[in-house]
Amino acid sequence: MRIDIITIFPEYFGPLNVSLIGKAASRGDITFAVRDLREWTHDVHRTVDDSPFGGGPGMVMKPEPWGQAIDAVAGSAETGPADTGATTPLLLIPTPAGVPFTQRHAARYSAERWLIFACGRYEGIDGRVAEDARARMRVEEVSIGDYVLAGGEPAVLVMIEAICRLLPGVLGNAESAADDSFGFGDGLTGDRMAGLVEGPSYTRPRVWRDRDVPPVLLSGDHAAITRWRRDSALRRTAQNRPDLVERLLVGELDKHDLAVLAEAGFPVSGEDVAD
Ligand code: JA5
Repeated sequence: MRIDIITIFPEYFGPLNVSLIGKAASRGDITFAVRDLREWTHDVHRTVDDSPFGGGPGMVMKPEPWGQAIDAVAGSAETGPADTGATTPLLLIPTPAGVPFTQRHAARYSAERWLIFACGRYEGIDGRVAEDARARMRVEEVSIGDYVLAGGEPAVLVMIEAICRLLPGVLGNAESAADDSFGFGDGLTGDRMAGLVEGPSYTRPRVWRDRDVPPVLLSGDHAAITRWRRDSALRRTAQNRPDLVERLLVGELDKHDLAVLAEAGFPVSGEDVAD
């Protein structure tokens, strides 16, 4: 996979050389190209921003450097850092006004050959830039959460981590991705833990500061362990993510699940429940 990033802060992307993603990049499984937007400015001050039409606070990123940057990067299929055989990239623009980025997006983007990320700063990028790019390529505006950042850079690091850990060979342990919280390693549901966050995990020592690891995990009874893990996932989901409990399908909950949820304050309605 090839990933180009356009930013006014190229130094922000040092972390891409670290850990599993850094190793995948060293092997050539992922090729990163971080480009400074100011390469496409032509004035002595290398200006990338201007005041907003219509008034208001802050500054807006000028369209001309962005238009040239996107044209240059997207037009570099043969001359660029990695010839993946892809000819049209997917342009991703982080913005708090975007579609919420989820594990499904991460899975879908991980199947792409070429991604371009455009990092805004100030009050964002002139609205014509995304509109114009859409005439030549697929463009998606995505948000990593309901909070405001000073720029798209940290959101891009987050999305790259979520996407690249799904690439074959990057994670090491293929199973870890499949039964993560939310559990659509392949973008599908159907997994018994799908739609739940995970409960806590434990390792040695068996007793730490007078606290025992839950004995069932040492029992060797795999059915009991699976049931216990599901109960703790249901309890933690009920506690921290009532929105996810609302989306659980009654048909995928057995009587034991419903009892656990009821105890956690979620009396799920419905008679037609699986045994
Ligand atoms: C701020 C100019 O998804 C959360 C995000 C906040 C934020 C993003 S993404 N981009 C920007 C930005 O500020 O470009």
